[in-house]
Amino acid sequence: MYYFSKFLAVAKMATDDYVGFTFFVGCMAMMAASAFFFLSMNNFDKKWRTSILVSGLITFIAAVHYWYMRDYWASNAESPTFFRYVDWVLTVPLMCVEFYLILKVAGAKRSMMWRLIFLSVIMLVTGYFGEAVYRDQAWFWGLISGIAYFVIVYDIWLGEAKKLAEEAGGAVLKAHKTLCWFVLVGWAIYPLGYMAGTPGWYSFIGDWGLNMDVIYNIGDAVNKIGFGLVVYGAALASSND
Ligand SMILES: *C/C=C(C)/C=C/C=C(C)/C=C/C1=C(C)CCCC1(C)C
Repeated sequence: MYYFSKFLAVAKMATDDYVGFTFFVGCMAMMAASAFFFLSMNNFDKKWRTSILVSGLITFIAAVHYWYMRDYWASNAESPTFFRYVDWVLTVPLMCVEFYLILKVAGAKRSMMWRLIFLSVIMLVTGYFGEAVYRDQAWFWGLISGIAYFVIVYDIWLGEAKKLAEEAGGAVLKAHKTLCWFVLVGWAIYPLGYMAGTPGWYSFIGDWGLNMDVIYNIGDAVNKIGFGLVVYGAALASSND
């Protein structure tokens, strides 16, 4: 009983704590999306099931991290940087896997997947260094991270992935293109958050009421749930083909 009541203990949330609010809503949204992807998985043809499963895993891993991040913010009123990056280092490589899975029909090779995963890990580890470890060199680590990000964008927009998507055509090509836009525009939200969170850089963003965590939380909701829905849409479209 003691543990149970401890588990249910809820930290107070101020009515004007809009950062806490976005953590809370983010957590619920990730949970709902996970239920949606897991429960709809078996409606689809076998070749799409793994992709939908991975969509659900991405939002589920995020839901668990949001559970902790929400609590961390409520108790300490500071950014849960560690949980944030653990979440990303698990979910972003899974998004790379998603690219591979949908392009498999066109003969995508594992090496393409590993290359994207490797680049995403470089992007995130260097970002973590700039945000949490070497604060004074935030520009340097942000730059390295940004370069890795651009190589990912290049790979999927113009590299081998693009060729494979064109060979596959139909629902796969359409989904690939939409995912490419997510990476180019949706993922660009994160460097904005990084800049807003680095003291002395773009603190004016804070004057508009946008704090780093709010920006990251919006990015996560858009990208993780959006990515999953694109894959879901592709599965739907290809079963109607
Ligand atoms: C679900 C989580 C996702 C899609 C996270 C994506 C994160 C990024 C694309 C982060 C990128 C960064 C840069 C390009 C430079 C500054 C440091 C980062 C890590 C914020």
